[in-house]
Amino acid sequence: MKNKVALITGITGQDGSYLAEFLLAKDYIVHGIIRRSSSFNTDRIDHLIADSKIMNNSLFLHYGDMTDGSRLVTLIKKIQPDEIYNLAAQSHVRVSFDEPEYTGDSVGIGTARLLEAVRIADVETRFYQASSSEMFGATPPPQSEETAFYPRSPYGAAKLYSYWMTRNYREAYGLFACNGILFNHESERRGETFVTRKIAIAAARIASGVQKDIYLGNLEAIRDWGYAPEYVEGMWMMLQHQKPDDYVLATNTGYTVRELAQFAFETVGLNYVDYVKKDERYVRPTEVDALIGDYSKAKRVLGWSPKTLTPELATKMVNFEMAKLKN
Ligand code: NDP
Ligand code: GDR
Repeated sequence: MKNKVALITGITGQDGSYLAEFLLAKDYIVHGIIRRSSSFNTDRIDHLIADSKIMNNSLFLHYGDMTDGSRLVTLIKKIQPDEIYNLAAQSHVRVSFDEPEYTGDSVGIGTARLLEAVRIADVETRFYQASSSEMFGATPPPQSEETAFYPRSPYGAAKLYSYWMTRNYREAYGLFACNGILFNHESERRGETFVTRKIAIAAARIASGVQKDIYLGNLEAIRDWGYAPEYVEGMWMMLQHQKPDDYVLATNTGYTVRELAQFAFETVGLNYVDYVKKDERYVRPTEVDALIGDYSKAKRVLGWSPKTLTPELATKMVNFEMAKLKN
């Protein structure tokens, strides 16, 4: 049987790297779009690139950018993917307040460019859109597929545009297109400026005596933090279903940033109160107070459920940083 072909935008990101591993293990031919950069930006997939059995055999990388529509058409025509996973994004909510226009261009219009590229290239493909719980914004939890959207950042607004564009291409052109509305998911590969990884690194460094304290913004925000490798499997499950639809992936549990810090510091036998300091620079002009996802549809229809909950996740991430410091 012919191997399935997948195209991943954002393959160098946290989710892209796990998804590439997951699909390669399922015998997919994986194509990824990477950005030209003056310094190395492939850390998370370097182990795949270095493997000569994989690189240029089952994994192919192409330069491209979500702001460059004609390149997306060329790539899709050439690759003829069976499945497209649109994970590329300026994904930092705080940064989106500084760069609203670029965030809208890459996250919002970028999705429109990719959907249009599918139509222009006239390929038969399935399309996954990385939608976000940030689209719920100010609407109180629990949030499900039926919950009203109320984004509170340029990032959330751009993701909401992408969400509706994805639905529109499904309804207007019959494209097999799904929105995964994913709540926060984290891992040892999480970007270092997101709060889980920032806290995990700090807890390990403070316990090892190489850092004194950590500066954070709002400690009272509630998030639903799950484990990223489990979520990329959910993305794939959405595209294997007989019917395209939209699904929430989450853990249905909420903790404050304060509690997250408490779990992380407890892992190394410390009390977070002694080390966490406040810095207004990390406070957002408009905050999303509470996100807790109801994933019952994904469980019922796809058979997906999370395994790792926030306390275990925090411990796992801190232990990883401790082991790295010892090496
Ligand atoms: P990351 O920030 O780790 O990765 C983003 C990826 O997008 C990177 O590969 C990055 O490339 C690439 N990228 C950024 N801008 C562009 C551009 N203009 N053109 C092409 N590629 C670009 O995000 P995650 O892996 O955490 O998230 C994956 C997707 O899921 C994102 O769309 C995110 O918004 C969304 N999401 C994430 C959630 C989470 O909790 N992680 C929850 C809900 C949604 P480079 O490496 O060069 O910077
Ligand atoms: P989020 O993740 O905004 O939910 O977006 P982030 O980890 O940045 O913030 C989570 C919560 O922690 C509070 N916070 C801080 N955040 C950061 N980054 N740094 C700090 O110092 C700090 N102090 C407190 C924030 O205010 C917020 O309430 C992530 C991204 O991956 C998005 O792309 C994705 O769509 C959503 O998750 C779901």
